[in-house]
Amino acid sequence: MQVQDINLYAALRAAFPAKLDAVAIETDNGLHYSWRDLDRASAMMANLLQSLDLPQGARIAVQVEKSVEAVMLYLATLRAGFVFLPLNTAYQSAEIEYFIGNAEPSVVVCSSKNFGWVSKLAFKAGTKNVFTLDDDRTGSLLDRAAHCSDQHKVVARRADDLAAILYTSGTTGRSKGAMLSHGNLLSNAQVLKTYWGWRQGDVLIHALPIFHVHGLFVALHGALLNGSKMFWMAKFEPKRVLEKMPQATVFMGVPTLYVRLLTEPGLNREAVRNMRLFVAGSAPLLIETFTDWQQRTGHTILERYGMSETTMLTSNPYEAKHGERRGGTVGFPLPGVSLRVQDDSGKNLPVNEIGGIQVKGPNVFKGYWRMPEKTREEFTADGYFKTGDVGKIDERGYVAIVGRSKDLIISGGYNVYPAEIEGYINELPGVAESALVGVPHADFGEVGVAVVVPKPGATVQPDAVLAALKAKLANFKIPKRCVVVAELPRNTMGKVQKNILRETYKSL
Ligand code: MCA
Ligand code: AMP
Repeated sequence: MQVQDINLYAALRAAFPAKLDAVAIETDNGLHYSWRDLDRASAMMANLLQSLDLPQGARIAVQVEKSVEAVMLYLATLRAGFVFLPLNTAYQSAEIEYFIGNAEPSVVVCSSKNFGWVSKLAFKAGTKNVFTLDDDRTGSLLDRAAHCSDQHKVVARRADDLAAILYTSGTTGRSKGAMLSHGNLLSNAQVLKTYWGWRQGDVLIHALPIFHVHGLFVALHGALLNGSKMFWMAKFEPKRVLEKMPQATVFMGVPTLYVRLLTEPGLNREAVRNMRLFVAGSAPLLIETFTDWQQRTGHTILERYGMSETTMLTSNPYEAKHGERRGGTVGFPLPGVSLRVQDDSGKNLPVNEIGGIQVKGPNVFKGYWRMPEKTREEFTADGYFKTGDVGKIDERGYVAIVGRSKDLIISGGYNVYPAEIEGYINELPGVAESALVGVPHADFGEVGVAVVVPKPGATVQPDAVLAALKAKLANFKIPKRCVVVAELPRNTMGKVQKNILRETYKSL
């Protein structure tokens, strides 16, 4: 896979349709943005960024509600040669303080409702420029960019130059910034364009957040690199998605989106008659969801596997001639991706043997931002990245993920790191220790249950624990249940046996 030395924006721009006045994005409140709008607005914002006299490789941290203007800011960051750092809108001050301290962005863009506390944190950390951007086309970023020229020459970038940093927490609980280059992102987008059969006339329904890989790269780059129109949904609403399906061809979602669409009576063969492709990923797609979808719509969901550190790694085949799409598997390694399964001693395992999944390819990231040690630990001597996922390759070459060696809960597609939550619980008064375990949940796939041990003589109120966490952390991270116990089950090495806790509380 030859990776070109080109700015990712230049490659995306080259794929825009000749008719620049055609509609590129239609929002769910009826706004139409043309391809020319995307190019002009991103040029103006790029000129604004370049007028700020920022250092080479400056980070642009963005925590704003989903909007087309946020996409324009992403494209502006790329074309101006800076590094885009998207942050989950649910993050609160404790999280944002960490990200700003770790990434030291030159620019922070936040929603106006958060400007008070975000700007204080940013200025304290040395950021000199804080702008606001809201999802109603207002904010100081737009006011300032309005005075900039709409002519902009895309800054040259080599394949290895940084394009984005995406934070993904490790089992240690502290988030790590995955450094993704122009080449990582473009090579993956090009592979997926071919592999998933993107074609003239495709229309994407985009209902995912754009602060993670699935929505920001896999879905958005898919449409842009094909010059395809998008139906743009600020939030996932099953009924709205169904309304748009007859005029669309591609939909991508985490399993929870499919579970919720299946609860809609309006989901039937009629509704999906125009659709060509349903993609699922970010979390395990249950077999019942896979088969229910097939029976209800006649479509076979295409499941794929990726990571923030690697974007997409494997995919079930799109073309029948390459094989069937098999539920419970994540398909084959994508062209250019080498994938192997090893045991703990570093030995390659034969087919159907379960071990650690390791990958190599032009899509695999450079490393973690300012964490050379951690980065070294996660790569093997021969350059394979250790995903932390546990799986196998079957006799037909299909990869299946059977678990994770990293302590991680994926809830509605969002990653929740027990180590991070346990850290906050353990700081609460009266708490001796705690363990957060994932239990099955019909809607979110799995959710967290906090098991808390009070200090001798102290009493701990479960509701107080949850309320304390809610005040500090993103809402999706809050355990759905909290139980207080006298002690945690431990093995002979003193390690908490989370599997026992999962078994004990799975009915919760
Ligand atoms: C919302 N809530 C959740 C979640 N989302 N609780 C647990 N897990 C969640 N994921 C809670 C909120 O705290 C709130 O509780 C209540 O549910 C309703 O909040 P709301 O925001 O209205 O929820 P929602 O609109 O129903 O959101 C569910 C959702 C959303 C649409 C499934 O979670 C979502 O868009 N997930 C997609 C995440 C994603 O893009 N993942 C890709 C990662 P309360 O009222 O108590 O506050 S990229 C990746 O994983 C790799 C690289 C890959 O392969 O793609
Ligand atoms: P993130 O940390 O946000 O990059 O999420 C990446 C993790 O999501 C992977 O390491 C897997 O554990 C999980 N993941 C992504 N896609 C799938 C999938 N199709 N099935 C199961 N797990 C998945």
